[in-house]
Amino acid sequence: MINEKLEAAFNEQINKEFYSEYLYLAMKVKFMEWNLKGFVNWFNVQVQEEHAHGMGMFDYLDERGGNIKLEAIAKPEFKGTTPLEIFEEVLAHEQFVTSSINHVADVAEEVKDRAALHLLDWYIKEQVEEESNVGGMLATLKLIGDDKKALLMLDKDLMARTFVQPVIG
Ligand code: OFO
Repeated sequence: MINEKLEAAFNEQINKEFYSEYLYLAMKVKFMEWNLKGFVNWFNVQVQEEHAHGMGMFDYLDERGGNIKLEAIAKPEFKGTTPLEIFEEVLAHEQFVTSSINHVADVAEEVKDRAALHLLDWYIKEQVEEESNVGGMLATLKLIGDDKKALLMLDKDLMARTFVQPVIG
Protein backbone atom coordinates (compact mmCIF):
# COMPACT_ATOMS: atom_id res chain seq x y z
CA MET A 1 0.00 0.00 0.00
CA ILE A 2 0.97 3.58 -0.46
CA ASN A 3 0.41 6.55 1.82
CA GLU A 4 -2.58 8.67 0.73
CA LYS A 5 -0.69 11.95 0.63
CA LEU A 6 1.99 10.37 -1.55
CA GLU A 7 -0.68 8.76 -3.75
CA ALA A 8 -2.19 12.23 -4.33
CA ALA A 9 1.23 13.69 -5.16
CA PHE A 10 1.83 10.90 -7.70
CA ASN A 11 -1.59 11.45 -9.26
CA GLU A 12 -0.85 15.17 -9.64
CA GLN A 13 2.51 14.41 -11.19
CA ILE A 14 0.94 11.94 -13.65
CA ASN A 15 -1.31 14.79 -14.77
CA LYS A 16 1.70 17.10 -15.22
CA GLU A 17 3.56 14.52 -17.30
CA PHE A 18 0.55 14.08 -19.60
CA TYR A 19 0.13 17.86 -19.73
CA SER A 20 3.78 18.03 -20.83
CA GLU A 21 2.99 15.54 -23.59
CA TYR A 22 0.07 17.73 -24.66
CA LEU A 23 2.09 20.96 -24.46
CA TYR A 24 4.86 19.57 -26.66
CA LEU A 25 2.29 18.26 -29.09
CA ALA A 26 0.87 21.80 -29.33
CA MET A 27 4.35 23.26 -29.83
CA LYS A 28 5.01 20.67 -32.52
CA VAL A 29 2.09 22.09 -34.51
CA LYS A 30 3.93 25.44 -34.71
CA PHE A 31 7.02 23.79 -36.18
CA MET A 32 4.81 21.84 -38.62
CA GLU A 33 3.50 25.20 -39.84
CA TRP A 34 7.08 26.42 -40.33
CA ASN A 35 7.90 23.16 -42.14
CA LEU A 36 10.88 22.59 -39.82
CA LYS A 37 10.84 18.81 -39.98
CA GLY A 38 13.83 18.23 -37.68
CA PHE A 39 12.20 20.27 -34.91
CA VAL A 40 8.96 18.37 -35.54
CA ASN A 41 10.95 15.17 -35.03
CA TRP A 42 12.49 16.60 -31.84
CA PHE A 43 9.02 17.29 -30.44
CA ASN A 44 7.78 13.87 -31.56
CA VAL A 45 10.46 12.27 -29.42
CA GLN A 46 9.70 14.64 -26.54
CA VAL A 47 5.99 13.79 -26.71
CA GLN A 48 6.78 10.06 -26.52
CA GLU A 49 9.16 10.63 -23.60
CA GLU A 50 6.53 12.53 -21.64
CA HIS A 51 4.02 9.78 -22.32
CA ALA A 52 6.51 7.24 -21.00
CA HIS A 53 7.12 9.41 -17.89
CA GLY A 54 3.37 9.59 -17.18
CA MET A 55 2.91 5.87 -17.74
CA GLY A 56 5.91 5.09 -15.53
CA MET A 57 4.15 6.69 -12.56
CA PHE A 58 0.76 5.28 -13.59
CA ASP A 59 2.17 1.72 -13.60
CA TYR A 60 4.04 2.36 -10.37
CA LEU A 61 0.92 3.48 -8.52
CA ASP A 62 -0.84 0.36 -9.76
CA GLU A 63 2.05 -1.84 -8.64
CA ARG A 64 1.87 -0.28 -5.17
CA GLY A 65 -1.87 -0.86 -4.88
CA GLY A 66 -2.61 2.88 -5.11
CA ASN A 67 -5.70 4.48 -6.62
CA ILE A 68 -5.04 6.02 -10.00
CA LYS A 69 -7.08 9.20 -10.40
CA LEU A 70 -6.93 10.81 -13.80
CA GLU A 71 -7.94 14.47 -13.82
CA ALA A 72 -8.60 16.75 -16.80
CA ILE A 73 -5.56 17.79 -18.79
CA ALA A 74 -5.41 21.59 -19.12
CA LYS A 75 -5.39 23.32 -22.48
CA PRO A 76 -1.75 23.65 -23.54
CA GLU A 77 -0.67 27.30 -23.43
CA PHE A 78 2.46 28.96 -24.77
CA LYS A 79 3.16 32.42 -26.13
CA GLY A 80 6.36 31.98 -28.17
CA THR A 81 6.23 32.96 -31.81
CA THR A 82 9.81 32.01 -32.77
CA PRO A 83 11.82 28.79 -32.20
CA LEU A 84 13.97 30.64 -29.63
CA GLU A 85 10.98 31.92 -27.67
CA ILE A 86 9.34 28.51 -27.72
CA PHE A 87 12.48 26.83 -26.40
CA GLU A 88 12.69 29.43 -23.63
CA GLU A 89 9.24 28.24 -22.61
CA VAL A 90 10.26 24.58 -22.91
CA LEU A 91 13.13 25.21 -20.49
CA ALA A 92 10.88 27.09 -18.06
CA HIS A 93 8.40 24.21 -18.23
CA GLU A 94 11.07 21.61 -17.55
CA GLN A 95 12.30 23.65 -14.56
CA PHE A 96 8.73 23.71 -13.28
CA VAL A 97 8.46 19.92 -13.71
CA THR A 98 11.78 19.46 -11.88
CA SER A 99 10.50 21.40 -8.87
CA SER A 100 7.26 19.47 -9.00
CA ILE A 101 9.08 16.09 -8.96
CA ASN A 102 11.24 17.36 -6.11
CA HIS A 103 8.01 18.07 -4.25
CA VAL A 104 6.82 14.46 -4.78
CA ALA A 105 10.20 13.30 -3.43
CA ASP A 106 9.75 15.59 -0.39
CA VAL A 107 6.42 13.90 0.32
CA ALA A 108 7.98 10.43 -0.12
CA GLU A 109 10.69 11.46 2.35
CA GLU A 110 8.13 12.81 4.79
CA VAL A 111 6.20 9.53 4.81
CA LYS A 112 9.47 7.52 4.75
CA ASP A 113 8.63 5.61 1.58
CA ARG A 114 12.05 4.38 0.46
CA ALA A 115 10.70 2.40 -2.51
CA ALA A 116 9.03 5.50 -3.93
CA LEU A 117 12.20 7.52 -3.35
CA HIS A 118 14.11 4.96 -5.38
CA LEU A 119 11.71 5.42 -8.31
CA LEU A 120 11.78 9.21 -7.93
CA ASP A 121 15.57 9.18 -8.11
CA TRP A 122 15.19 8.03 -11.71
CA TYR A 123 12.88 10.96 -12.46
CA ILE A 124 15.20 13.43 -10.75
CA LYS A 125 18.14 12.25 -12.88
CA GLU A 126 15.95 12.36 -15.97
CA GLN A 127 15.13 16.01 -15.24
CA VAL A 128 18.85 16.86 -15.10
CA GLU A 129 19.14 15.37 -18.59
CA GLU A 130 15.99 17.11 -19.84
CA GLU A 131 17.10 20.53 -18.62
CA SER A 132 20.59 20.07 -20.02
CA ASN A 133 19.25 18.92 -23.40
CA VAL A 134 16.82 21.84 -23.67
CA GLY A 135 19.43 24.28 -22.32
CA GLY A 136 21.76 23.12 -25.11
CA MET A 137 19.08 23.71 -27.73
CA LEU A 138 18.45 27.18 -26.33
CA ALA A 139 22.16 28.07 -26.40
CA THR A 140 22.39 26.95 -30.05
CA LEU A 141 19.28 28.92 -31.00
CA LYS A 142 20.73 32.04 -29.34
CA LEU A 143 23.93 31.62 -31.35
CA ILE A 144 21.95 31.16 -34.55
CA GLY A 145 20.02 34.41 -34.01
CA ASP A 146 18.49 35.52 -37.31
CA ASP A 147 20.68 33.29 -39.48
CA LYS A 148 18.10 31.25 -41.44
CA LYS A 149 20.74 29.07 -43.07
CA ALA A 150 22.09 28.02 -39.66
CA LEU A 151 18.55 27.34 -38.44
CA LEU A 152 17.96 25.02 -41.41
CA MET A 153 21.25 23.23 -40.65
CA LEU A 154 20.16 22.69 -37.04
CA ASP A 155 16.78 21.48 -38.31
CA LYS A 156 18.57 18.89 -40.44
CA ASP A 157 20.62 17.71 -37.44
CA LEU A 158 17.48 17.31 -35.33
CA MET A 159 16.18 14.65 -37.72
CA ALA A 160 18.66 12.28 -36.08
CA ARG A 161 16.96 12.30 -32.66
CA THR A 162 15.24 8.99 -31.94
CA PHE A 163 12.99 7.81 -29.15
CA VAL A 164 14.33 5.08 -26.91
CA GLN A 165 11.77 3.55 -24.55
CA PRO A 166 13.14 4.40 -21.10
CA VAL A 167 13.59 1.75 -18.45
CA ILE A 168 12.10 3.60 -15.49
CA GLY A 169 13.09 2.86 -11.93
FE1 OFO B 1 8.69 14.45 -17.96
O1 OFO B 1 10.18 15.42 -18.33
FE2 OFO B 1 9.72 16.84 -19.39
O2 OFO B 1 8.34 17.48 -18.49
